[in-house]
Amino acid sequence: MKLYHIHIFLMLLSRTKCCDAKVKETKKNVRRNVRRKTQDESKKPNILIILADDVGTSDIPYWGDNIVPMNNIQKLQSQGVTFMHAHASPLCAPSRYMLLSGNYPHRGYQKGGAWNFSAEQNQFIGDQKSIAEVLKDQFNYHTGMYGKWHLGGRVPDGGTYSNDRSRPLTCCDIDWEKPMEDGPNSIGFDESFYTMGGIQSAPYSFFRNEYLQTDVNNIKFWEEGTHTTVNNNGESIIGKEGEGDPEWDSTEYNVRLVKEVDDFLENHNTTDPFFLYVGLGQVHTPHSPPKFYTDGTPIAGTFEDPHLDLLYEMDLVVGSLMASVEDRGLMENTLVIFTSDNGSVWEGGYTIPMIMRYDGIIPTGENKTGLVGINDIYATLADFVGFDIPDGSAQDSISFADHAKSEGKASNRDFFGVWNWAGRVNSQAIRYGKYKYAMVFNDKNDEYLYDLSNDVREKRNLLRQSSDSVDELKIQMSTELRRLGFCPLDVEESFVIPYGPDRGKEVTCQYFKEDKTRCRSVHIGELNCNSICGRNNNLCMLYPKSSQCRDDHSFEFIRENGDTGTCGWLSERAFRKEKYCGRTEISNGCMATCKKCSKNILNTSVPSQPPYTSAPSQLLYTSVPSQPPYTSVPSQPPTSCWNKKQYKFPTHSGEKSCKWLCFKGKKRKIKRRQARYCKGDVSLSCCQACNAGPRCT
Ligand SMILES: *[C@@H]1O[C@H](CO)[C@@H](O)[C@H](O)[C@H]1NC(C)=O
Ligand SMILES: *[C@@H]1O[C@H](CO)[C@@H](O)[C@H](O)[C@H]1NC(C)=O
Ligand SMILES: *[C@@H]1O[C@H](CO)[C@@H](O)[C@H](O)[C@H]1NC(C)=O
Ligand SMILES: *[C@@H]1O[C@H](CO)[C@@H](O)[C@H](O)[C@H]1NC(C)=O
Ligand SMILES: CC(=O)N[C@H]1CO[C@H](CO)[C@@H](O)[C@@H]1O
Ligand SMILES: [Ca+2]
Repeated sequence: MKLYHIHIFLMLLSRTKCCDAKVKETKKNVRRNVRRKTQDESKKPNILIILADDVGTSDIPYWGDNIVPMNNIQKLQSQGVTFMHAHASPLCAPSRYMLLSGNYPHRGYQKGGAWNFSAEQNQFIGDQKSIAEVLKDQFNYHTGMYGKWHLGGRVPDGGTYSNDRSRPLTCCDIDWEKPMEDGPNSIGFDESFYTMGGIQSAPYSFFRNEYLQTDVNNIKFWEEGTHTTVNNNGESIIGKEGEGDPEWDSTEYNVRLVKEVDDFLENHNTTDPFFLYVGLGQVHTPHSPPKFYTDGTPIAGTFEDPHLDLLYEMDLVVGSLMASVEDRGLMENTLVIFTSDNGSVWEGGYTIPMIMRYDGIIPTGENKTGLVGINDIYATLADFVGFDIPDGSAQDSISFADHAKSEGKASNRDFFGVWNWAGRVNSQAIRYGKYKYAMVFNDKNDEYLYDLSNDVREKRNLLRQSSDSVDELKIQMSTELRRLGFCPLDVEESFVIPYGPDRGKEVTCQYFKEDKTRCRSVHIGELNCNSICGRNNNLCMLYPKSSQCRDDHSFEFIRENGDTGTCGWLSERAFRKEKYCGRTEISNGCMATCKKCSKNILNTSVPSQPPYTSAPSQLLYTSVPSQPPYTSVPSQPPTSCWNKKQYKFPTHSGEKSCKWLCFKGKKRKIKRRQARYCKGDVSLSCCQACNAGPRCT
């Protein structure tokens, strides 16, 4: 190990050629002339995907203030197109799954989280094939994966895994002479050199083609903190104590990947195209920039913050990776994507940098403003390469190839959903055009709607001012979010089986109910019939599941004006819900509309089966928070109605009396005001004002 290690470093030092960003100026000029060549059908493009870690848009020129010079990334921007509205999942591992699978995270084996070792399997289930596997199967691509994996896998030889996060190597009598199962090589990579979780967690060891690269007799327990390194090229940092290689050096993580990719290309002497997927360490914590880059450029301490130093190193790494391809004359037929993942459902958190270069096929130096997801890369590559998306794969991938290629071609994506996990989903959001709707799962399930075209900092929640158009938009977006999410309602209409023995047959969810094994082979079952085919249903408890949380469509109630109200009527307008859902019998009858269940569902002891299709019994609501606005609302409307004389209630502009709720003014405005405030205590204390409508007495 030691010899090998030193050898690598010497090679890194000696191979400055690969790392000089200024090379091949003339060649580039030649290439520029072949722009807009027609795509040669027989010649498949090479593909290089560089995925940075936790790099936000503000870290990158075009979006940010560009404190760190990024010549290579800027060059890439000028050589290709920059997607200004690209998104990923807020988390590392799910974003990686999205990229390679073309799916939203919850279609994988586990719906969210960070996936390290286990005695189980990686994220790919059933028929799902990674981009690498499809490229390999259909066009014999030579495929390589380097860097941060994070998609899980089974420890060798059916070993057990105790989940002891700091002692993953010695914990469980695992036979490390044997390969990992279900790592990158199992989803279509010919070659791999990876760490389970980047630089952030144990084991601090690389795996090559699934084999642990640390001698098992030599495993070291690394304490949290700063450590000197063999190469003395900076201080290695361990963020979380844990086992790993005795020569682990977090400062050299990225240049090792550069070296590996260069080796891959050196050995790539077939006429087959290649697919390279490189998961960089930058700029995830711990931040431990090396003193010098391989070409001698000083890095550590160049900027006032090691985070910025790492961004600088990242740019050099991008330059080196590009040069590795260019130096071999391969760039002309190579599609390059540079992108990242990031951290929350707020704008800074799931908007990612995304740059694509494909000489002669897509334009240079253009910005693209369409909505694209990291999961759309799959279908986009399918278009560029001409591969068929296999049945059951890439279910949430929408090609943006045309959007990338042609001016005036919009992206085809209308909605993009985001779910953030911290043990469970704690927030979710959806993009639609210039709008974003977000919901945070807390005792109030706070909701937000922003117009990002003029409020990218998300300061003005449009839901604060109820209006018909805003309400409608919210309903549309939240409904779509739920459809895309991890617990979609079962579709009620019939649909066509897209493949398999019953291909073409028109069925309803009953088809899956009759034989649940069909769920595994025909993935439309998961898409359309979650209550039957959904996995990890305990997680659905966080969110209403159709069988538990349903509007009772036979339920009717008497409205103020004496008309009959139904759940459908209620669901059409937010203010109607606000007005009526406070009445217990109504919130029970219209559970889904009144969202009673999204709170109740947090209690995992709630049975997951019917008979809750019709208005459920009181028992179910034990965990509904006993907090406002529903505590004091009586289950029947009060018989006599008056306004409390001195009653004042808080509004955003101070205290108001009952009269304010029905005082002069535009009818519509008064109605809105009432919809907003006539709840709980206010509706009781200002009963008359709340019930009289805009006319005041
Ligand atoms: C792309 O957008 C950035 C940031 O708004 C801007 O600085 C740059 O000039 C744009 N490029 C083009 C070609 O429009
Ligand atoms: C995987 O590692 C991350 C980072 O250390 C940790 O937060 C997570 O809990 C781990 N997951 C498992 C399943 O061990
Ligand atoms: C490619 O060429 C290198 C050097 O010429 C050689 O060592 C290697 O075995 C070749 N690889 C393949 C796959 O042919
Ligand atoms: C969940 O509900 C059950 C049954 O109503 C109750 O016994 C239990 O205490 C509740 N748990 C929580 C965490 O609220
Ligand atoms: C969790 C995470 O990675 N967050 C980062 C996302 O990107 C912005 C910069 O655009 C950083 O400030 C965040 O720390
Ligand atoms: Ca990340």
